[in-house]
Amino acid sequence: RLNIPFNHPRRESLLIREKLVDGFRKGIVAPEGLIAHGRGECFDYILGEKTQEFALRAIEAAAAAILLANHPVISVNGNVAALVPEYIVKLAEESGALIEVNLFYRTREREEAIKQHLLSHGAREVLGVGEDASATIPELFSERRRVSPRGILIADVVLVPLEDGDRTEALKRLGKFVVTIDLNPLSRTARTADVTIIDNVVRAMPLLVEKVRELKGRDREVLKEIISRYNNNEILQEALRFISHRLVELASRELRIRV
Ligand code: PTJ
Repeated sequence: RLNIPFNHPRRESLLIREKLVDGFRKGIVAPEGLIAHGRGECFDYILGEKTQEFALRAIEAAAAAILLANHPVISVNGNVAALVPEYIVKLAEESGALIEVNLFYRTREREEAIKQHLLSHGAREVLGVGEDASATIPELFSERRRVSPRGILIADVVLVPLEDGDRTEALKRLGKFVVTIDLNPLSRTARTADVTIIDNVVRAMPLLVEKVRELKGRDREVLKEIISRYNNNEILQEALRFISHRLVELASRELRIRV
């Protein structure tokens, strides 16, 4: 177990890594999930490791879409289960969304471990595990096509944090409204989804729960208005502009660290 000093400049980031490694040791995170996290970290570094304005706007639209949905579902993979189990449960409670395990690297053991992990964090029900994943999404050929007939199959809005591009496209073709959380504004998922929250899942999920709480009592017309004003292409463009401006600005500074 790593003992990270309190004043370590990269403490937060190292603690998040430890959560994932812990999840890997418990059989929740796939080995590939550790690599995927590294890619995310790189984008987070460039984004300044803060929730930016474009992410806040996407979070508002995501909250409105989830609240307007008739059958919202939160799709959970190994990384998300390891990083933010308590917020998955809170979001489900606040919004009435169902929780479904849906893995890219599907194994029965990992599905079960994730389900138990979520139940131990207070989830009432976890779909998509074992026999429950008895329906299939037509466009997909891998094991990911197996979904719960009570969950993703009949969902109108699906939250798919850290998703792979094929599945996002398949969900779109099925007519679902797709919300994602992805640090990479250039990923296929980020560019295919209806709402892309370009932020770290560890910062975005608590904010999404808070936003759902805030918007919950609002008139449906107000929520519809939020969605109709929202433009995901603009959000992706803003994220890329932010990254390029930030790099140009950093490139004009003294970068050497004197010790
Ligand atoms: O548990 P499984 O079997 O379902 O597998 C999960 C992973 C994440 C391994 C699987 O879905 C996968 O391979 O995903 P990709 O295609 O690597 O996509 C992951 C995306 O999430 C990339 O665009 C990363 O930049 C991004 N990402 C990684 N960590 C975070 C993140 N986005 C937000 N928050 C993070 N902490």
